[in-house]
Amino acid sequence: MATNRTFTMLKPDSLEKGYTGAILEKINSAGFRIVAMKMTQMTTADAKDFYAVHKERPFFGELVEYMTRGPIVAAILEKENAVEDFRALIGATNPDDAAEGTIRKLYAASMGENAVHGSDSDENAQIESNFHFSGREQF
Ligand code: 3AN
Repeated sequence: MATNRTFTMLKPDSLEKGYTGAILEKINSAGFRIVAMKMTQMTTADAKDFYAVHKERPFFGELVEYMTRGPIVAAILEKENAVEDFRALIGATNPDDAAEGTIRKLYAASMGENAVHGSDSDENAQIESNFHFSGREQF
């Protein structure tokens, strides 16, 4: 059964370009409630761990470098059908393929620097939320 929570990160490029407020506004307007949120910077070990599923991929080194080069905003979001609806709101991994009006279409530069993360399953939403937030930080 689908849970009502997902996990997101506004990636370093979003913060560098000053898109934080605009992206959070899109998230709120789409009906997501922010359950927990923090600005933080991932270490190399954090990024390697978070993206371990991609460790054999040719872009892994680039991905780790990108995700650690500056602060991110990590958040837990709540809405009915959260995982699926949030993936629809952010759009395809490659912004060139992302639908009009999606966050990646509006704010992402490329496949490698694609502005936001959204969990791809309920199970990963839970794992990723726990990665960034302790139980005490979640409401
Ligand atoms: P999504 O973020 O849409 O779930 P994933 O999980 O396939 O996409 O990829 C995780 C991250 O890895 C992407 N957000 C992107 O930053 C990076 N990435 C994925 N595919 C590529 C690629 N072909 N070249 C460079 N970076 C990539």
